[in-house]
This record gives sequence, structure tokens and C-alpha cells, in this order.
Amino acid sequence: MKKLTVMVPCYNEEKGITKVISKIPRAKLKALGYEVEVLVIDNNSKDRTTEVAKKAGARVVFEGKQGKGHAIRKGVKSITTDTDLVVMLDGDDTYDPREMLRLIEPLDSNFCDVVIGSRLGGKIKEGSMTMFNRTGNWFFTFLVRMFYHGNVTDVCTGYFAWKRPVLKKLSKHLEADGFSIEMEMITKMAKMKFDIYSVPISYEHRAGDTALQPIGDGKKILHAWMKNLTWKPYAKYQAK
Ligand SMILES: Nc1nc2c(ncn2[C@@H]2O[C@H](COP(=O)(O)OP(=O)(O)OP(=O)(O)O)[C@@H](O)[C@H]2O)c(=O)[nH]1
Ligand SMILES: [Mg+2]
Repeated sequence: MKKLTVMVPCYNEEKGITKVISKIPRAKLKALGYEVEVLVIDNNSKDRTTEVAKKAGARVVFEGKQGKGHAIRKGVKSITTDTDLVVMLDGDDTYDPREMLRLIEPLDSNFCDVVIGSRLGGKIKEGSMTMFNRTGNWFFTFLVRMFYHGNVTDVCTGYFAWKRPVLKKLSKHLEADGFSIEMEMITKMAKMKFDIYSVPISYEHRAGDTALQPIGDGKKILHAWMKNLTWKPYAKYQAK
């Protein structure tokens, strides 16, 4: 049996996390030869995220440093070495766990190293993304395609799938604390010459309150884009 770890970074997601975990298509994954472990990173939540996630069957690890970037790094450190593939999605029930089958297939068939779930190339439920955020995402995606030659169609997505060794190599270079982490991951993966492809996904209304600050976080995302233009991985970490 192969192993898939589903990693869910969470800050105050008691309203969404059970739905996310229960929608993981375990039977279909089993038929593909994958056993599933759900790894929830509780990023200092003030609500009952840990309790609710454990009840839903997840292994929960705690990260005290606030920010999605810290939560992701903690998650990567906590993945067991027998894991073959890693899927990451948010705990707010905006992404559909059933669609992870679409993200896994290109990895399972050795088509590429990383798959990104694209909302901009997929189905965005009306009202789930503001026009401002959608425009910002188009703009950032254009910048990455233009200047990094990154083969991606949504750089602010939270839905990813990796072969574990790829994520391990990438995580050595991750520094971002907050919501610029996705931009950092994508620009660095492009520089490391990993094979990245996008698949269409759905994006729904969030369960619970948003913490994203469009202007403040937008500036940080742009800064990560600029900073990594001159970044180079050590040769030993390059994919090719
Ligand atoms: N806000 C916030 N989210 C965190 C943090 N650490 C982990 N996360 C998780 O990161 C994921 C993305 O955060 P969201 O607040 O949904 O941000 P977003 O998806 O960009 O914006 P929304 O439109 O509000 O959903 C969620 O699963 C959060 O629970 C943190 O310190 N702050
Ligand atoms: Mg969200």
C-alpha cells in the first residue's frame, strides 16, 4: 500500500475541519492503492480546532508561531517518512477534498512533480472570491508566468499536491511567515525547475471568518515575488 498524507494548516477552523476531513475520498484512494493519514496543524487556534480534528480522525500537531508559513513548515517536518504523496488544502471548507483525485493522478502516473489546484482555471462559486482578490490573483499569476516562466494558472491557491521528496527539498528554502507562503513556494519551485502543472478545481464560500487582509497581504505577496527573482537554489537542490 502507498501512503498519502493530507496536510491541513488550521487557524480557528472548528467550523470547517470536520467537513474537510469527512469529504476525503478514502474508498477511491484505497482503490488506487493509497492509505490516507490526515495531518492537521493547529496554528495556535483559540477555538476547538484540535479537539474537533482529533474526533474526525486526524493526527494533530501544534505550531505556536502564528502564520500559515510556520504552520506549513511544521507540517512538512511532521510528515512520516513512509509517505509517498502529500496533498495540502485549507481547513475552511473552500476547496473540495473529493477533487484531490484530480491532483494526485499526474503524480501517480509520473507525469510531473507538483500539481496545483487552479481556481482561476476552474469553478469559483459566485461570491466566494471578491473581484479585488480575483484581479489580484490574475495579476500575480501573470507576473509569475512572465518572469519565472512558471507553468501555473493560480499562484494564490491553497490546494497543492507533491511527491514527498519534492516537498522536502522545497521546504529547506521556505522562510515566509504568512500568506506570501504560496507565492514563495511557487516561485522557488519554478527556480528549482520542478515540473509543475495545474488542474481545475472548485472554490466555495468559506466556513468561519476570514483573516486575509487583501491590501496588507497583497503587498507581502508582491514582495515575495520580487525577492525571489534573484534567488538561486544550491545546485544540489535543483530538480534537474
Ligand atoms: N488566517 C490564518 N490562517 C492560518 C494561519 N495558520 C494557518 N492558517 C490556515 O491557512 C488557511 C488559509 O487561510 P484563510 O484565512 O482561509 O485565507 P484565504 O483562503 O487566503 O482567504 P479566505 O478567502 O478568507 O478563505 C486556512 O486553512 C487557515 O486555517 C494563521 O496564522 N492565520
Ligand atoms: Mg480560505
